[in-house]
Amino acid sequence: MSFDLHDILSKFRVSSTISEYGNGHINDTYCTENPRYILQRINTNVFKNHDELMQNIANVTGFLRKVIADNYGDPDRETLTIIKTTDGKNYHEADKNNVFRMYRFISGTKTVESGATEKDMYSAGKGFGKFTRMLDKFPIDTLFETIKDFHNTPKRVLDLKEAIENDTAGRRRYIEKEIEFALDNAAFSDRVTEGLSSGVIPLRVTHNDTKINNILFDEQSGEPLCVIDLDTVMPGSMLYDFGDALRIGASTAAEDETNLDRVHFDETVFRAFAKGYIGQVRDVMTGAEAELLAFSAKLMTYECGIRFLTDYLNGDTYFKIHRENHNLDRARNQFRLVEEIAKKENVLNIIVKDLIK
Ligand code: ADP
Ligand code: GN1
Ligand code: MG
Repeated sequence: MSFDLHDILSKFRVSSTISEYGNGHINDTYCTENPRYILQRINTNVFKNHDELMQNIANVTGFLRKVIADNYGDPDRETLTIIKTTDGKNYHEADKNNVFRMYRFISGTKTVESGATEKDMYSAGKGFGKFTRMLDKFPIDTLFETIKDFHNTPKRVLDLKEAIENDTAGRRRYIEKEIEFALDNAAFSDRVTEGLSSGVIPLRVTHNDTKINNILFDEQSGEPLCVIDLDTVMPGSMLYDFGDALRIGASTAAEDETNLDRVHFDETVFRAFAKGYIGQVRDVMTGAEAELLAFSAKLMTYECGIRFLTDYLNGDTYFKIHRENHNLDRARNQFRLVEEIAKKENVLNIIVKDLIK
């Protein structure tokens, strides 16, 4: 580390003890003690243009503040507030690899890291659905694409094929079975991107990383309070947000569980999330979107699985890993979940139809 955290804090006019916080795969998060703030070191390897990224966040949270205030909510707690630097900027760039931003700490909240219950997932559905609905009128063309082709699944398949071809880390020989699974299933990878290009599926402001731990819930009531981790807010499809949330949320095991007998897709939890989500977006959702809700869980799980497999082949250059073969374990886990979702797809479709009635 070539930075001093206390020096960084001073750029935001804050002086406090500080420690690491949270457990994301991408950024480094810290929390100050008194007064409390969230400080994050943006992963500049993943986010190539931090200036555009912070413009997106300022733009979206600015819009949300107005919508929240118009609905008699509390903008300071229901969306993120960027703390500016002493020179009035949205971030501090110590050097080109060490870029920091600060947020107001939203107290009295909790996150769900694992073992989400049906009730938690109903609340999460409400939270992410409300986020989609509140941004329905947002001027989409003012947003930058912070990671190009982030949820372009066919492009992710091409990236995997390239990684297989290059075999940079010499690991291809260990994973013939996983490669076969990935390529055999590639046929469904373009359903959402095709719909977006033909205009059948509307382009929306989407969060694109709707893990349940990216919502702060009110500690007392359990109600969803604030959607966080806005780095990947970009133009996209609501199906990305819906599907991605279920990938972890409706799985009976953690994303990196190695005992695959423990990995199942829980349709009751799926129903709870769908109920919360649909309840919020009912008036803005189109028929084409509704038809693909159940499918989107399979698509996003497949996409994440091939991203983990690609990173494994590339020598673990993207996702933080905490043990040997971590990305491979994650990929195997996601592929098992894809099989499980595929088996239940008809049931899931019936659940969605029933909720939409
Ligand atoms: P990552 O991209 O690494 O997942 P997040 O932005 O999701 O980082 O933040 C990591 C964790 O920090 C969250 O899961 C949450 O527990 C906590 N957190 C983030 N922002 C805030 C905030 N404004 N107030 C309170 N807690 C927060
Ligand atoms: C990353 O930052 P975090 O841990 O919330 C990743 C997501 C993946 C997820 C897999 C910018 O999310 O796309 O779905 O890991 N974020 C980015 O757990 O690539
Ligand atoms: Mg996060």
